[in-house]
Amino acid sequence: MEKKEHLELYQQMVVIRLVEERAAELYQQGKIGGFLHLYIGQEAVSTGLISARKPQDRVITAYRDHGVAINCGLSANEVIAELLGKATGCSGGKGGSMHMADVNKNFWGGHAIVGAHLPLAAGLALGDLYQKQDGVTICMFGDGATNIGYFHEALNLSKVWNLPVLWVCENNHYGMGTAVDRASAVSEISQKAIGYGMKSAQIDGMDLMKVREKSLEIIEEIRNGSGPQFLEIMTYRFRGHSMGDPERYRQQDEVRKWQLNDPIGIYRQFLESGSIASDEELDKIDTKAKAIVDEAVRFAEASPEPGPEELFRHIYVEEPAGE
Ligand SMILES: Cc1ncc(C[n+]2csc(CCOP(=O)(O)OP(=O)(O)O)c2C)c(N)n1
Ligand SMILES: [Mg+2]
Repeated sequence: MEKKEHLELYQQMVVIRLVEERAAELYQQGKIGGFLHLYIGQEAVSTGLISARKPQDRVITAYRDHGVAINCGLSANEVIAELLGKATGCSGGKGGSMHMADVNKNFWGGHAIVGAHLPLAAGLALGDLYQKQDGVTICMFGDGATNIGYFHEALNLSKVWNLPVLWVCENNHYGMGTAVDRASAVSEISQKAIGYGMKSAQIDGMDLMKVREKSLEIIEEIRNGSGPQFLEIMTYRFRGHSMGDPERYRQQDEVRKWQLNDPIGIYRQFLESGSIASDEELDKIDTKAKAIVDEAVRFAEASPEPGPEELFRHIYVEEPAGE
């Protein structure tokens, strides 16, 4: 990997962290409606994973989607504007936190119903297979989603039809307030793939390079016709499930222990110890990332809200004019 690319990935993680911190503040100021699920602690998962995709590879995820959007190439401006419900947001201000999307960047959302996007991922992959395209669909979901019926239906059909899809479970150890082993009959989630005859692996999600290396390998195998595969990425959310979570289901000692394994710190250490980048270079990126996010907040606050006519758009597919 070129140095430039390493620095770009570092910057993406820092931008995500700062976007999330600012989002928490904006939420507390009452400027963000609905729910807000932060990605803090999980940045290396999507940054490593999405760095391994090619432009033809589709990405689809659940509601913890701001970081994924940024990794897919959406700007901090569009993401924060969407959080504030502004017309300049990536979904025109009508999607909000849980419905970021930009199909031009092959980012298919942002889905609020747990597990509901897994059949959509199977459909996207079926479309590519049918049209003989070589894209791989990367479908990300939480540990909790693996207890939902949709998960089982989608994995089953993906294997029956040998679809080019990578199922990625971000195991952050908890659903909304329930530890994995209290909700899932099999607490080693990667084992669920065995029931569908699928190759699976479990990897460390706090280390960007580990995520990237395994993702590169598996995505190419799928592109070359292996059929669907399953990747369980072990991670941890440093904040509550959503804003206002009293976090009675875990000890703060456990949170602090995981925070010692901060994915940004681990990657920074990797870059410095391998003499890929110096402390000063990385500090400069931190400063640049802060300026990007400050500007994004300013841009979003100054942007207009969607007009009332927007209420009636994007409900049904609109036919192009003249047809
Ligand atoms: C079908 C459905 N049931 C319940 C909910 C409420 N809910 C939102 S998030 C969540 C927990 C999901 O946990 P997980 O899949 O592990 O994702 P994480 O939040 O940890 O990223 C639940 C139960 C929902 N959105 N959809
Ligand atoms: Mg979870």
